[in-house]
Amino acid sequence: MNKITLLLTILFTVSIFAGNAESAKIRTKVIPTYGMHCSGCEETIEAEIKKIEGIKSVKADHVNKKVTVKYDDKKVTLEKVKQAIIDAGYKLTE
Ligand SMILES: [Cu+2]
Repeated sequence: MNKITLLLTILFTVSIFAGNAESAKIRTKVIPTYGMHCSGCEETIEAEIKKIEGIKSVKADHVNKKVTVKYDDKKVTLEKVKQAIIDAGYKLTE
């Protein structure tokens, strides 16, 4: 194996690892959320969270008192999502 081939092999391997690290940045979290009473509340929370850049999907569930969010962790933090829930008028603790 000559030096060029070796170098290309290394570059190729590194780019595959970098690609995997990229896709691993999408996270799914379930946030316990209190104060929702109906589907209207769910829609309010979902609409607020969808405004944030980096949100892939959001599902609020007033029956089970939780919000499930899928987000790009390079663009948005879980803290920001939680703050949006609070700003919408709901609580993270009972
Ligand atoms: Cu409601």
